[in-house]
Amino acid sequence: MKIRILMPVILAAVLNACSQAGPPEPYGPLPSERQLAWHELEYYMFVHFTVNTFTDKEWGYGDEKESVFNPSALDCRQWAKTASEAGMKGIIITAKHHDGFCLWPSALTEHSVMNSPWKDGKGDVLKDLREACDEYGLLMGVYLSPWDRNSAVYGTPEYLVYYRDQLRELLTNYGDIFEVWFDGANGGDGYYGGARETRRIDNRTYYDWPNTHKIVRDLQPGAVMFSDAGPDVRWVGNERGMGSLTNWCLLKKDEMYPGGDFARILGEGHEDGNYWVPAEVDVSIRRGWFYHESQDSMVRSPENLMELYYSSVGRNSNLLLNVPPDRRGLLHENDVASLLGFRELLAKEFASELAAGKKATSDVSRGKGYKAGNVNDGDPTTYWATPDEVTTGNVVIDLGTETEVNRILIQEYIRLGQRVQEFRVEAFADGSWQTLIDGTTIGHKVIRKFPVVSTSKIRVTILKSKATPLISNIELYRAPGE
Ligand code: FUL
Repeated sequence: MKIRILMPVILAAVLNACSQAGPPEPYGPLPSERQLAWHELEYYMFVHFTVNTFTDKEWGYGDEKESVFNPSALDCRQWAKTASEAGMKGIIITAKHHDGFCLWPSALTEHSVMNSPWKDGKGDVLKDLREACDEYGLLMGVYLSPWDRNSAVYGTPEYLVYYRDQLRELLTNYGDIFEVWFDGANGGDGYYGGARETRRIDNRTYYDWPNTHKIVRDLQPGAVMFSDAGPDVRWVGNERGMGSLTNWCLLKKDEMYPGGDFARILGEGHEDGNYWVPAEVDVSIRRGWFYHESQDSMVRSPENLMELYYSSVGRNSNLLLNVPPDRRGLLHENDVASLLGFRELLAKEFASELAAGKKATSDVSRGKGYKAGNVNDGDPTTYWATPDEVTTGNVVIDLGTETEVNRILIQEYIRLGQRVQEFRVEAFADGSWQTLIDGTTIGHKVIRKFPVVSTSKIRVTILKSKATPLISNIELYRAPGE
């Protein structure tokens, strides 16, 4: 009799528990599969190489003779080997910069490697790079400058046909492209087939971007497209390597356009954005984007690159680090030494992870399948989650014994949206919880430094979140130094 009365109660409790254990609903704009794959890349190489390398300029005017392009020992394998040894996942090359010179033998212009002395005009840098990337297991991307100071028809509708046909060549003949880079710069004046004048275009309308984007989707469905305003990846708003501490992968991209004045917004993104458009930090290992001998002694040090890593990858952004080949067509020894030195530093910085497998508990959980232990199980597909109506909560990682810690890495399960607005990291030390970090957004990944603390427990509290927080990963490190 008693059991019969209790049955409905037990049943209700069981049903309740089951419904609680269901997967959380997606929240807000979501990343596409191609964007999710891009987030995983984190660090890759930018290669600025063209006639400028030989004329010592940053922006070629467009009247450079093809004959100036004459690398004495061009070797894309050296670039790829270096990128791979440096821990990078791909290479994006300036197939055409603002000067209009094409690094591949385009059928659409005379202004290319075809008319240069390099390999008697039979060379193709894009083809060489493709082979080198394949050999070293790297992805390949292309930068095709919309601004073309060489083209006589730049500024007219005819130029768009040319630009799009060039894009088609690049996206058809060189295998899989992981990222297409649409630069926003336009300085107005140029050679323009001999006119030598200033041509102004309306950045908002001239390029008719939606129809160019369709070509990329059609020919390279796996490629993400970068520009100031996406559609897939956005500029971070500066070229100093500084990601924003608050960094939403979201943007109201319809309100923006490439070349517009949106630098500040691009850093933080829009908290209430309606598209997933994460930030990429593009920065050069030297002062210039192109090689200049005068900058050989001004290459960023491994320590400086480490700072860049924290201010990009550590702030929910990808790092696109430019390493310009020299006049030989090789990455300079100083640049290579810095890149490899940085790789070594990185290995030491994150040598031993302290949280894996340690006991993790939470003050609130969604139930089975969403327990605190998911944050340090090494599985990126599992996550700690709270019940739907709960948007705060904490996870405590019990290190067992007093342990020195000075770095934390946290990841959200972004497949279901970016949610966290505020978080805090504390250490249990000297009998109380001490705040190490007050943070805002998390997203794909944040890595934060704090002074060495000796502690037995680390607590991560989600103080504010748009919806139930989903934390997939927490890692702790004791990096060398303070
Ligand atoms: C800018 C260009 O003007 C620079 O030359 C460089 O290519 C940089 C990555 O983007 O807009």
